[in-house]
Amino acid sequence: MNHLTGTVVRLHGHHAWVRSDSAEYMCAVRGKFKQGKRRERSPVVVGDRVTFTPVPESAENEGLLQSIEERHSELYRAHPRFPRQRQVLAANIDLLVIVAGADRLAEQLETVDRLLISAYSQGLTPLLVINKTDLVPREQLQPLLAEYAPVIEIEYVSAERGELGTLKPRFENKTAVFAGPSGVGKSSIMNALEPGLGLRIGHVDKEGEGRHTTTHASLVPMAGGLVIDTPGVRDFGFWNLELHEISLYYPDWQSAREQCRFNTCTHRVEPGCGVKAAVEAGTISQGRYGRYLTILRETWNEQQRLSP
Ligand SMILES: Nc1nc2c(ncn2[C@@H]2O[C@H](COP(=O)(O)OP(=O)(O)OP(=O)(O)O)[C@@H](O)[C@H]2O)c(=O)[nH]1
Ligand SMILES: [Mg+2]
Ligand SMILES: [Zn+2]
Repeated sequence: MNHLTGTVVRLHGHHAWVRSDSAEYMCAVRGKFKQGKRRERSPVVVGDRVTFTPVPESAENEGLLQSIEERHSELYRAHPRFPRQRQVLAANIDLLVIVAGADRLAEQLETVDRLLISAYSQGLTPLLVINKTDLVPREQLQPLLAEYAPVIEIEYVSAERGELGTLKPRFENKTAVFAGPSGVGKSSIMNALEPGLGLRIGHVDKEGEGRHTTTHASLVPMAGGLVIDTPGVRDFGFWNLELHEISLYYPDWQSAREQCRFNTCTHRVEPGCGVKAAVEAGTISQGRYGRYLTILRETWNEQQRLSP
């Protein structure tokens, strides 16, 4: 049989759209690759490298999925409706671009923290992009973001004004994924970086909430690389992460953590906690620690709900 290889650029129903050289094939996803089985609800995801057989004499370019190559990286979370299951959002990515909006930054920092924990626990390189800097001047954002300087690189942009900082060269020869709350301008930034991309842009309501305009992940060529646009995330739950492991993915806390009496310390009520001491001494910020406690509590609640 005549096999071809390509990259999954989009999924819909029982089909995966696969880009091979310049042509796109609509490949049927059958049998063992179908959704809804076992632990994994998304056996084939955007970014996967696959082999497929073209259907001879099909009017459109049609194919049948044959195999999925081993992934070198994944972005995943607990499935929002089936939290015991892992939901892979994108495969084979080099860079996780976490986008937040300057106008709603304070309330979005918990999502930023969750995505950062996911990046570090899943071995992905994160980049934080603050969009809509036309609405709030950068100086006003600094106090909120000072605590992130040692953790992650930050780009300040305005898709609206076409002010994209030093974002563009970062994508060359890379595969990146954009993630963040709905309405922060993920698709807008991609359109600004690659004129002609034509991704659909939504509105924000009067509370400033996005409308989940992007409904499915899709991979497109952008700025000399490939990038996966994803729908806005409301909740980004961890999959298979113990409570005491969460803080392992706060790289800025490492030296404080080494002072904890217990190596499974969750830095909440345990005696001899180096992290709490650092918060009291002011070397770990109240804000980041407070959000950590919220994330810890929410993860605990989720685990209680799942335990038999
Ligand atoms: N003021 C301002 N508005 C922006 C900027 N970038 C995007 N917007 C607006 O924000 C709204 C949402 O933009 P989208 O690009 O659809 O946001 P998204 O993050 O892709 O949202 P989802 O697809 O729902 O996850 C639109 O009304 C945009 O015009 C910006 O830099 N400044
Ligand atoms: Mg979008
Ligand atoms: Zn501790």
